[in-house]
Amino acid sequence: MGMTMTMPMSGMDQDDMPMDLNDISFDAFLVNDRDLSDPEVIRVDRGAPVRLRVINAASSTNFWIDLGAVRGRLVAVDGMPVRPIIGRRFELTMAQRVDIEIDIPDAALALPILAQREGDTARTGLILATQGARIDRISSQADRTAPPVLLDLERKLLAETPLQKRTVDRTLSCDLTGSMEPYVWGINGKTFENRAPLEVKQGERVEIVIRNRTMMSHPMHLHGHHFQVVGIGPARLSGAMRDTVLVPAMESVTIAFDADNPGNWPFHCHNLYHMQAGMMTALRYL
Ligand SMILES: [Cu+2]
Repeated sequence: MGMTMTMPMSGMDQDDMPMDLNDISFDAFLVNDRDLSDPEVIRVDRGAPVRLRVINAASSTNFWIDLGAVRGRLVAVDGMPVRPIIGRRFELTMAQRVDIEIDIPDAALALPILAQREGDTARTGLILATQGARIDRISSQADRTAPPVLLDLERKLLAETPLQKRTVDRTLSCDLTGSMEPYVWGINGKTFENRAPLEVKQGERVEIVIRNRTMMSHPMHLHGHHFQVVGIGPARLSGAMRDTVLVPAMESVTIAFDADNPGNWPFHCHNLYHMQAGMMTALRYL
């Protein structure tokens, strides 16, 4: 896949705050190595349930997953069960995974499963098809630009098995810092080379307040743990257990986890260009 650096496209979030989307341009978006000029067609049985696991393996792109004519049940995020949410469109940030159950209708049908880039018309996908379905060509450009991926879905998610209730032993602060010009990103004002590791002790309940001080969103990924999303801005919630959470421009997200897996764990933005440009630190305990 070829790519070039571009100035990002500007979008507006719900508060009409300008924000930067898509700082890298790509010439194609692929699902299982194919684009919509020759998409994968997966044969499915009429009337049978299907479970789709969608993995956002893109280096630098947030997508809207679009089920088209059918509704699906979102049952897990990042491999962890959530209370089911029914819908046709689900946002998916870099490195996140969603499990979606679909009841295939008892008919001859082609069901495109599409992924459209935020702030763009570019899309990719594959096709589920029952016996006898006619499969039409689908354009790799949607009619309408997709909105930015924000936290609307995150706010609705409830962990099926949340963290046990207990007091928080340690609260850490992670400010996401940096800019497009110069293209340098960091955590608490430091790039990875100059990092100040996050220090915790084994057995602690830890919360990390992640505040995005930049005009781009950052999908933050912690190795070695699943965390629970327990705060969005000032609001507390019993959100999803997961390992990657989007922190949109100028917003904050609080995550909680139990320090039960000692090591020297990367904590980084999963936009790989941001990570490479410094937005990574370590969570360390022995
Ligand atoms: Cu980032």
